[in-house]
Amino acid sequence: MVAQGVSIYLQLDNQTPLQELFMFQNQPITLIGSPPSPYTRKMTALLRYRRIAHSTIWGDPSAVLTEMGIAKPKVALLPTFILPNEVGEMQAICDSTPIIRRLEAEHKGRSVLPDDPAMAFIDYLLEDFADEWCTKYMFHYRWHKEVDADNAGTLLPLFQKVNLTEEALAKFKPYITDRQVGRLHVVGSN
Ligand SMILES: N[C@@H](CCC(=O)N[C@@H](CS)C(=O)NCC(=O)O)C(=O)O
Repeated sequence: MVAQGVSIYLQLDNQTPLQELFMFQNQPITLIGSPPSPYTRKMTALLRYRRIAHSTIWGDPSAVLTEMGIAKPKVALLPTFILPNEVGEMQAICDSTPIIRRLEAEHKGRSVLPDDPAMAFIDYLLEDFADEWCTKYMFHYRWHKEVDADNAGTLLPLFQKVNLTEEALAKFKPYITDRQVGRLHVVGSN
């Protein structure tokens, strides 16, 4: 059976209780993510490659978890996964690297981790390098040049809600652009 990914676009003003949506999906793994988030892309690519059934809620993890009545992780990052804990209760967890290892243990086939311990170490090193450093190049090329920052500043709010009003976009665009451009020096873009 080929598992399929399902996307749910979160409407912030939607009256449908998210807990209901969540219960309907039954088996697939739920994650909360955002299209421009590199870690979300990493994990959706992994789930697609491994053919693990999943359902992505595109939205803000804190808002979605509050709506679902699930406790937030200490730091609610993108993506946030909702997986059962040891006693079967749904729990929100973050951090792609250990989640990949957990999924290896729980889902057979199309493994992404080498069996050979030496190769597995190199794989781990490359993953860690990509996680820690490639995101810095991405951030630099997205926000350093004015023309790119202008493009990203328009797209990011629309990825949260594609039918934002012109008025709302005019408010969120400078907010998100200033926030991200203001972080360039923190990620080492200079
Ligand atoms: N170590 C985490 C990192 C996740 C992460 O940093 N995600 C970014 C977005 S791609 C985030 O949520 N940043 C918080 C923010 O932008 O406020 C992982 O591997 O999943």
